[in-house]
Order: sequence, then C-alpha cells, then structure tokens
Amino acid sequence: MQYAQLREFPTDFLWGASTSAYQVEGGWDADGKGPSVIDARTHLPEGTTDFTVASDHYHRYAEDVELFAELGLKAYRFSIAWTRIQPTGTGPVNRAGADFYHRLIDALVAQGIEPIVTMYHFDLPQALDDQGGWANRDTVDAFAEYARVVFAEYGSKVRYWLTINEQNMMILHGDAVGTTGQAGATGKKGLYQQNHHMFLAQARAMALCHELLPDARIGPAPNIVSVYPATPAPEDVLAADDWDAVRNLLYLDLAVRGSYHPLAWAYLAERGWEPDIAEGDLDLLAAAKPDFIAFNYYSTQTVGASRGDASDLQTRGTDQQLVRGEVGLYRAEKNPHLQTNAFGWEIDPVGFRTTLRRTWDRYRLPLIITENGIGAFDQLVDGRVHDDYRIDYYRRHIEQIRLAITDGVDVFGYCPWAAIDLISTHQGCSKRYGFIYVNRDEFDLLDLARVRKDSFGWYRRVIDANGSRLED
Ligand code: BGP
Repeated sequence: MQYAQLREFPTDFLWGASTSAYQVEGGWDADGKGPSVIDARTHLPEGTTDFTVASDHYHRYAEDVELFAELGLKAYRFSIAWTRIQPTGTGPVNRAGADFYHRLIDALVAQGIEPIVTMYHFDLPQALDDQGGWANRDTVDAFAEYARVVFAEYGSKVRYWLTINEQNMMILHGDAVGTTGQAGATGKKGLYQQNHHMFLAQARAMALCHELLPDARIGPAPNIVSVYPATPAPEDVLAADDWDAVRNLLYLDLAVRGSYHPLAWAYLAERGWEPDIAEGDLDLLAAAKPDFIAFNYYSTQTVGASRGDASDLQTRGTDQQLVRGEVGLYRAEKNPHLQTNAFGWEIDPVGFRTTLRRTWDRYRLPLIITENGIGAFDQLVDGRVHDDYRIDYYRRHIEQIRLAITDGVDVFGYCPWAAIDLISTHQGCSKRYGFIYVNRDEFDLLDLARVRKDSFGWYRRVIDANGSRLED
C-alpha cells in the first residue's frame, strides 16, 4: 500500500544497536571466565581470527559506552556470557565475571541507555557441552538456574530480556555459527531433540522472569525472514509455505503459542526426526508467554518446489543467510530482483516490511528488531571510514519500518548489527558491521583504537530526528 502521509515513529522508540559477548568482548579467560563452545572451537575458517581478544570490549567497555551515548543510542542490546557468570555452566556465581555486567549496565543506565540483555548468544559453556550439551535434558535445568542467577543479579536494572539468540540458526546452520560439533549433535533427530530442550529452557526462563520480575519484559530472538515462492506456480507457493514453517514458524509458534506448528511437526515426523516429548513438556511450553517478539532480519529467501534430487541444493558453502535447499522440501533459488552484499547476502528492505507485517499479523505481539545490518570490508583511510553503502542499507530499511508502522504494525525498537566492529560468526573481523571501527586486523591487533565511521554521524542524526529524516 502507498501512503500520502506516514505515521511518525513512537516518541519512546528504542533506537539501539547490538553486539554479542563472544564477538565483541575478548577477555576470553579473564577474571575466572570458563570456556564456552566458541572458545573450544579447534577449526576456524582459514585466514580468520579467533575470539580471544575480539574488540577488547571487556577492557574498553567504558570508552565504548561513552561512544554509544555520543551516538545517541536509546538502547543497547548485548549478551551475557554464561561462562563469566558460571564458568562451568552450573554452580556458584563467579563474582568478578558478574561484576563486569554490573559495571556495563550501570554505565549504560547512567547515560540513559536502556540495556536489552540476551541471555544466551551461541556460547554454551563447554563444561555443559562435555556432558552432551542441549542433547542432555539436564542443560534445561542448568539454563533455568542460570536464568534465576541473572534475574537476581540484574533484574533491578534490566527491563528487557531476550532468551536465546537465533535458536533456529543453531539448529539449521550450527556448522556456520559454530555451535554444532557438540557432543550430542548426532544427526537431525538429535538436533531436533536439542531444539526441543532449548524450547523448554526458553519457556522456563520466560515463566521465571514473570514470576521474579513482574515489571520486566521477555521475548525470544530468532532469525526471521519472509520466504518467497520463486514463481506463482502453486507448487512453488506450497514449497515457500513449507520452508517458512520449518525455518520460521516452528520457532515462533513454540515461543508464542507453546505448541509445535503442524506443518513443521509433519516434516519432522515424516523423517523420523520428531523429538521425544516428556510428560509435562507441552504444559510447560503452553504456560510460558513472551511479552514481545524480538527478531533478527538480514534478508528474505526465495524457494521453489523440490525436484527431488541434488539439484535442489545450493553449493555455496556454509552460511546462515544463504538458502540451502533440502531434497523433498524446497529448492534454493536466487531472487533476480535483489542485489547482494559482498558476501552474497541478498539485500531486501521491502521484504523487511513484509516480515514485520506477517509476524505482527500472526502473533499480535509488539516487535523489536534485534539485528539488521550489512557486513562489508570497510577501509580506514586517513582516519576516516566512508561507509556510504551502510548508510544506504540502513536508510532503506528504516524507511520500511516506518511504512510498517503506518501499516499498523506495533514496532517498539530497532537495534542494528552492530554497535561496534566485532568478529563475524565465521568470517573473521574483516567482515565489519559497526558504526564504530575497531583498528585491528585478522592477526595483528594494532592499537584497537575506536574510530567513528560516516554511518555513526548519520545514525546519530536519524536518532535525533526520531527517524523522521533519513537523508545524509
Ligand atoms: C547472526 C548472529 C550474529 C551475527 C550476524 C551476522 O546470525 O546472531 O551473531 O554474527 O548473524 O553474521 P556474520 O557474523 O556471520 O556475518
């Protein structure tokens, strides 16, 4: 629909930016932190750095928060590293680790920046992984206990909580984001059992949050994209529905409605991958209600009907945003109407509006975008980073949020990825996302100095104008 007049962004709209602990903090073993599955990775893609120092935010958080304040952020979405709080995933609180997040949160609050906390962003404690990770039902109890700890520690200061980052990417693309290879990940049946346990863990955390922190709000944070049929052929439309169910709705329905989406369940049952469901699980899932939906959006996906052979599969390697295809389910197609970024990710701002509309339409819960952004090989030249492509990307996506708001969608925040340069999940630190450049390269830490990119000044002006002006 086209409009002559657009609605304004709400006056309390949470203009923010995101990071995750293991990608930005460094200090991988500082102050008693235990190893996570990310720290324990032995194989990193060739030519890419590990996560030991990252952007050294652990030691430079104060300077970084000053910059976030200068950027004008109203919110900052970050994750807590479970292994700083409980180095082996269970047991007593590691005080020095817990204090780091107190200092960070206090610094944010002092600047009037709303902390939005992800409880778990890919970095499961390695000690739990050694005992089977999410394949082991005990990990559900461990997560609930960890939730109780962080709610007790930070509940008086943090109003917005996110349970699990991109559970769907961990299940569908765990090889890319570095979370499979875990002890329990034996085949798809095992993966979907892990998935079920994560749903239980999430439900326990949501219920506990409501019990302990009546004023707090909590929601899931999957990666959600609209799925387009490659053509109007009814078979392609069906394939798009099928993939939407397996990729998106399985995760949203479980989080919001507490039940397995019927199509997704049919997919699992047909393949013999349905999880074992213990007595009481379904009641637990149904009882937990999120207050909002947070989701990460980078692109849409385009699919056709499966031809039933290997030609359904894309062979572009492992990457959480690339359409893969699955024989008997859907075929990966390119969308000829979209351009791609330097890493082959399709750029689809209009699809962002579609995704916002569809998600609102189905669940009628307030929405916040917790990731959206463009990875690029930014260059520091004479102390400046001219990332006009990033400004263009954000301008076109923010326009679509405003259109979605005009459509009647309840959107209360936008946290692009990323606040500051950090390490990509699987493509090193040369793939940059931040408004703030961090002066290091893959294997030389240089001086780790912070440099405001051109997008920094632009986003500050957007926030100042509450999104009403997006030009340079
Ligand atoms: C999401 C993750 C983030 C982030 C982002 C960009 O899947 O939640 O942690 O990394 O994707 O992806 P990448 O780093 O692979 O470019």
